[in-house]
Amino acid sequence: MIKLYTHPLSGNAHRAELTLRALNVPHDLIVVDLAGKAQKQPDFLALNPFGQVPVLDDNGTVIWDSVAIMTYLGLTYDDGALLPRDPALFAQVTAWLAKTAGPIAYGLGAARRANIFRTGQDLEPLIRTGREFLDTIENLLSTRDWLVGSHLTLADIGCYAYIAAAPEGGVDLAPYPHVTAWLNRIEAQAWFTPLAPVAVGLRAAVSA
Ligand SMILES: N[C@@H](CCC(=O)N[C@@H](CS)C(=O)NCC(=O)O)C(=O)O
Repeated sequence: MIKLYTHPLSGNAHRAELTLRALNVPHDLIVVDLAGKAQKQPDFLALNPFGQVPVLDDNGTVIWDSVAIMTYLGLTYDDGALLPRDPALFAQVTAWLAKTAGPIAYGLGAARRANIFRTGQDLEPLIRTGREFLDTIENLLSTRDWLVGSHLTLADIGCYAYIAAAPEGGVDLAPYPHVTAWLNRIEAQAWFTPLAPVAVGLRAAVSA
């Protein structure tokens, strides 16, 4: 059985889990005690030298990093629907996956992380980066339903988590109706499962 080392608050791990679910690949989730630093212990560092989730163990084939996991799963278990084999479309999907480790991670993701873990980081530049990214995809999604091609791909799955959780980093999604409709289209998929919500940022304000 495939194992996915994960954590319920991790959007990076969430995109790996969504990929497994979208591909209908049976798997076990193994929650790593990040607060207890289990990810920095020798047994976990043997799986991922950077000591982070997610890590996939496909019967001895160990893959770390969410983008690598998604690509591996796509190439191994997908028929080309979620990870197109046409080189140009494949490249477009990987371009979006690269954004997950770029502006999504250091904008929306970092703002959410700062609120959840009260890191004391200045939120303003993180939120500005997040809004710039949202402005770009709001514009793109005004003329298309999905980030690449005419149907859902790993590009959409990859970008989902930290955009959906933007309010936890203090970024309101109300000015982004096309992004919100795109999130709703992903959430309507039969295999969808949400990232655990956290009552911080704008979600704290709503629930207070
Ligand atoms: N680029 C990596 C980032 C992984 C990452 O930042 N994982 C976080 C959880 S979201 C983690 O394990 N943090 C614990 C640590 O760094 O000690 C990926 O996409 O897999």
